[in-house]
Amino acid sequence: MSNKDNRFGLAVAQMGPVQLAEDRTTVVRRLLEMMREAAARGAKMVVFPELALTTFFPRYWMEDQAEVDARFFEAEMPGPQTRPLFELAARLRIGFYLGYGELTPDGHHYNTAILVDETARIVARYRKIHLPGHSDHKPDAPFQHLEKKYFEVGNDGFGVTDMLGTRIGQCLCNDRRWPETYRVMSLQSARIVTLGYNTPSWNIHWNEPPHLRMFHHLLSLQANAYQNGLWVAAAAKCGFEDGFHMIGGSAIVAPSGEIVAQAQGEEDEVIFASCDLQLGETFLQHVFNFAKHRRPEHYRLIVERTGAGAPLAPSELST
Ligand code: CDV
Repeated sequence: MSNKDNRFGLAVAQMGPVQLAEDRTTVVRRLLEMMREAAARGAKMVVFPELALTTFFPRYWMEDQAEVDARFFEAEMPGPQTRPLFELAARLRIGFYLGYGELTPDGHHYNTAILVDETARIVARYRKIHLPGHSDHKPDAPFQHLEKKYFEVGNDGFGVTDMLGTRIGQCLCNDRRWPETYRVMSLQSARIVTLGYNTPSWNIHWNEPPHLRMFHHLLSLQANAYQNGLWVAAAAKCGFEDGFHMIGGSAIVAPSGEIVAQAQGEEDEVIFASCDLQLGETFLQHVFNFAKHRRPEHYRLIVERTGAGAPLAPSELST
């Protein structure tokens, strides 16, 4: 089943915490070091986390938008502090995925990821669609999850891009929990789905035990890799950021649903897999032969309806 020509060297660069006080230059230096390691291990591309350049700032309620923009958003990509990433990528002939807060010239804010090819050209941009959390201040909560305050819902859909001899799709963090994310990309013949995440170990909305956070993270990657004949490369930012813990568990998952590489700790760590890009075909030509077996006429509710039809009884409702 395996063929050397179909091999794609894929690296995931997990990041340990980025503290609030840490500056971009220090963070970029960490990314450069991991890019070098990824290239030395034979990677054609390296996947960095969501909001890789800063701390996970949606945990903080902040009112001065000008300050938020200056500290946590990129008005240009590359900018002066991120340009070294592009220069090194071109020198090493390695592609990368990078998540960051995007401030557009006309003042829009997105939680964004880009794909950069081996010539350091930005070939795709993805703006996060499934934004979790809330937009209001919850002063009684131990921390906030204000993605709905700081970002607008992405307006570009789930694209797939020809790059490095294959087809690569992107999503961000919470998107990985939604089956639609992967199916839309698989229907565009994506071979690899890349994603970065920041997943707090505690949920402020309900009392979910931390071990379930890891279980659901891996379950989502594995189930969706298998059901869509895809490789999935997921990069965490993790550990304690100013006292707030986030899960690690960065992983590369094969179209069989098996984890082929997984980070061990909660620090900066590069994981690598030599991925057989034909492996997905095995599944897509048989059990998940979409053209033969899908029945979209019976899936209409998926695009017509957002929530379940029947309202929950008041006793079933939680915040
Ligand atoms: N940054 C994220 O999107 N985090 C979410 C929330 C729900 C914890 C996640 O899915 O991990």
